[in-house]
Amino acid sequence: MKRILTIQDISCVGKCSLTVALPIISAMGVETCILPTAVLSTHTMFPSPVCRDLTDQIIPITEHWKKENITFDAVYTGYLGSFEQISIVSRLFEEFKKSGCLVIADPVMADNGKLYPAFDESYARENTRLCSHADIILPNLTEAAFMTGLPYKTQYSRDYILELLHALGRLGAKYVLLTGVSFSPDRIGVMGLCVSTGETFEYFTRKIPRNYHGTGDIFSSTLTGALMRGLSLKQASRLSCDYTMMTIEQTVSDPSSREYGVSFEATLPGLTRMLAGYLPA
Ligand code: PXL
Repeated sequence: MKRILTIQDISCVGKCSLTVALPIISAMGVETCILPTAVLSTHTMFPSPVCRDLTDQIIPITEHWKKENITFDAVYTGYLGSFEQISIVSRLFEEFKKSGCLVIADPVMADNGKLYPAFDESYARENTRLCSHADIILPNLTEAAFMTGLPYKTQYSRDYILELLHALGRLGAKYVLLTGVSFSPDRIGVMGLCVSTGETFEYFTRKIPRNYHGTGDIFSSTLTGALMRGLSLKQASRLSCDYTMMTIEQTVSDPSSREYGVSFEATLPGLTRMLAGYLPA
């Protein structure tokens, strides 16, 4: 069984970051080790969450793992809380890569044209630097605009997306997967770039005109699990789009769903069934 490490916060209530990554990646049959960077009472879309920063634990925890010869097949990062965390995690990326670990970075910091409440433009620059050390980066359109300095647009052409992809490709990662791409009102999906060959690919699925928090974390967690189960990046992108969409549909149709996150718990059995369809019999 593959073993991954995911580095992000625990939002105790909120259905995002570690409380999404741990169940999803585990359900996909991948051992999921965690490095919590902070404990928050809720995600930052609630007013005034309380937060305990765990930056000072990151190095002691990873040093202990080194002593125990614990290595990972992949490391996946999401929401990080501070400049200092970003610089520690950048150094960790370099160390992990030496042991052949795949580095997947989701530069969680913004959506719908705006940075999340805890962040400013200098944080966005640091997060961009972190992504230059990754193998695969997973920005949404807003994050991509902050990372490249290109304008954020809600109406755009294919050329704009290609421009974003190539600008992101110049930052240093091997693969770029841009999420939340939509060229028509009823379709949404991803466009990807393999930086070394210049090859692009895309996958679109149904678009539900509802915005939920944590769907980026659902997508990135599923992608990490899928890659670890041996799917190609294109297959993993497809599965992750389909699962995210299925979960949004489930949430819309569930009268008891919470407004602060999606009902992924109800769709986990569907995810394992979809994954099985990609695996050799
Ligand atoms: O879903 C991303 C995320 C993760 N963690 C925290 C957040 C957010 C988005 O706002 O606030 C604490």
